[in-house]
Amino acid sequence: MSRNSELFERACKTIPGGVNSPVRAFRSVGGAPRFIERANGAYVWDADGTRYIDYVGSWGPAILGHAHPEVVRAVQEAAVGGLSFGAPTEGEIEIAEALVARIPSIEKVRLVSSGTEATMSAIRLARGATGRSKIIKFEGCYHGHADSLLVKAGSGMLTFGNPTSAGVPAEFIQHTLVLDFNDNEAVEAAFRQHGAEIACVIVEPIAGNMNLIKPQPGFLEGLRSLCTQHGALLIFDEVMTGFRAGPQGVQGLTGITPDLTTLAKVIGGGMPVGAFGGRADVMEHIAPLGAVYQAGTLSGNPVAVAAGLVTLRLLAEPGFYEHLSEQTRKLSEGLAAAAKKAGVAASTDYVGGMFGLYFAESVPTTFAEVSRCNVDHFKQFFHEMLNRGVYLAPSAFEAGFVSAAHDDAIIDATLVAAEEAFAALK
Ligand code: KE4
Repeated sequence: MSRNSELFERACKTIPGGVNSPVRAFRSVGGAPRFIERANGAYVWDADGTRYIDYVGSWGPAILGHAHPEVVRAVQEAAVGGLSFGAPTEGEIEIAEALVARIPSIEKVRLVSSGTEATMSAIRLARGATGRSKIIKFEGCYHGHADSLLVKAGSGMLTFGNPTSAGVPAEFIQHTLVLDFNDNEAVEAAFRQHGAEIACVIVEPIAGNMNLIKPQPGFLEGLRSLCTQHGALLIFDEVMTGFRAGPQGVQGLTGITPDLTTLAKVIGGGMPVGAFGGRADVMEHIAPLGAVYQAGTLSGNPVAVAAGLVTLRLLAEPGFYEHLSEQTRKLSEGLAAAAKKAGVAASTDYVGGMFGLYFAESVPTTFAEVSRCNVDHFKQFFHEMLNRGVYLAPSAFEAGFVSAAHDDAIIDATLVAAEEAFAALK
């Protein structure tokens, strides 16, 4: 038995499903998850010592490549000064100033320790600031596992085909309206019916939890104008796209300004950092200034902030995003060409350092379309690639991630494996 299987069997004795986050369990692709022992640059090594080219990148944070020496050094230096104080530190000011400087819509920002905390807090803030209860989200978009958002969520939820989580009382989600991504008419109708009750619209401005699905022209613009018209707040959940889709996330690519933004993943560089921020007049409703309570023992943790600060500094180096996007383009176009050569119905898309691979003739634009992709082909392809040393996201409903460490040789090696993997599909 491989060490991965041994470890998985042992893990299942004490950890539900053997994992600390469901999507890691390989339940939607089958087989035993790979227990990662170490990572460096574009590579991870599993418990059997097998090396893989990594396109999960810890689900987004590893944008520099794993174990970047300057990030590791910053963590080591911060750690020797103490791991956590439960008191303010200068580092928290520095990262807040960096986020405010980099993302124009963020005038004030609060740090938390995960994307879920960021979105949960942003929703509570929107409700507190507007005095309204209803929220709009979109099917297939995943915003973490806060109760009011676990309604037809994407990511792991979608993978399990269980669009609504057990344990969430109907009362907790009665105010959550779930609409179709890219359906402006549905949003207009919802505002016509509930406009004065809607506190906010929360959206992944480029969806990455039902695979990568881009907004159609006019979709985000429509959300912005409807929120403005009805006094609702527009929340861009950029936990995944922030500093990943581009240097200012999707709001920087589209010029559409949300009232609040949620961030995590990249801003911690692999350590637990999340954040929510936006208009100062809205953020000032947050305790201790205002009446909307929010707190966290490890919020702004000095070691995590040290990793985030160095990561953000390195991302700001000239040409970083041009290089990252170019590598992702090569991968995306190469995968499409390899599928075509093998006569497999597959398409790809990408933005910045993230990409989508769909087993469908054309790139999906809605949750319904992405749900019709050939998941069986994906499962086969996933394992054909894994057996060739390429580690893709273990779910047909996840985006893939490229790092600055994915050089031409690594992309080329990936595409050689892909040609063989596509050819092997039945
Ligand atoms: P976390 O609580 O997992 O840090 O963030 C939740 C979250 C919020 N918003 C968006 C847009 C997200 O993508 C996420 C988390 N993303 C998934 C991957 N698709 C995390 C992977 C996992 O659940 O293990």
